[in-house]
Amino acid sequence: MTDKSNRDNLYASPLGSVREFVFDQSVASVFPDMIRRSVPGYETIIAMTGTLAEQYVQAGTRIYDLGCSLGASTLAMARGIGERECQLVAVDNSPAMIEHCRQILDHQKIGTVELVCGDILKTPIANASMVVLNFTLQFVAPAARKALLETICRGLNPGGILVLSEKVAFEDAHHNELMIELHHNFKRANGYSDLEISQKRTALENVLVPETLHVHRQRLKSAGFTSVDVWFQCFNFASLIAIKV
Ligand code: GEK
Repeated sequence: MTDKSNRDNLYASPLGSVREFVFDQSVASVFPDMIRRSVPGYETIIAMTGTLAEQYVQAGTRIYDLGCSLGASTLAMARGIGERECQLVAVDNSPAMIEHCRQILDHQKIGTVELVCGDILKTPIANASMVVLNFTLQFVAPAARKALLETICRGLNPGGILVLSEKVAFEDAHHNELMIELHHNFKRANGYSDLEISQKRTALENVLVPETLHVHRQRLKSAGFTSVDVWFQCFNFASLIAIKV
């Protein structure tokens, strides 16, 4: 159960004009409830990020959580790698997210994370065995996405893995509408009203830009990844594994 004060009701009352979505203090303070009730499969993707870390992370390397928010993926990976000596690097450009994330990591006694408040587009990646972009690339301007994936691929060691989780779009207009409707039904079932769903959709309109799985696959391959495919999908949310062989 979520404490009342941590429940996401940011869009529950009618707003005269809905401003663009930003990751500020009000979002950071309700974020776990917001993402769990908004993203189908979120908990599974986070848990499996830990399982993938267990499989792929090599001792003596770096692991990056890009767009870490409150560190859910960082924590899952820290658990997955167990005793292996690695440098975990968690990056987010929202000061509010980083502040809350620091408190959570301290509380969980995960002290070995390098927590960076900065732009993932300017983050150097080196000696990596695992990089995670869990629902972050969708907030990066489409024109900047390829260069970021190239930087990640260059910074991964051979055999390293990128986990890329995104909201996706579909080429077939009918299927696209169906997936959007099913996603909205998921949100309704999780207690969001039609008003909340519609105001949040407006707020995200030009901020979260989804692309098709075809576009993701093609771009990952042209960025240098050799083995690319989807390992999880629920409605219009999917997660891909991209390996640099
Ligand atoms: C999770 N991965 O819990 N540089 C750094 N951070 C950024 C940038 C950027 N250019 N753009 C967006 N962000 C997390 C969830 S949330 C997804 C990730 C969501 C950050 C932004 O501040 C936010 O914290 C995060 O990316 C996206 O698995 O809210 O749907």
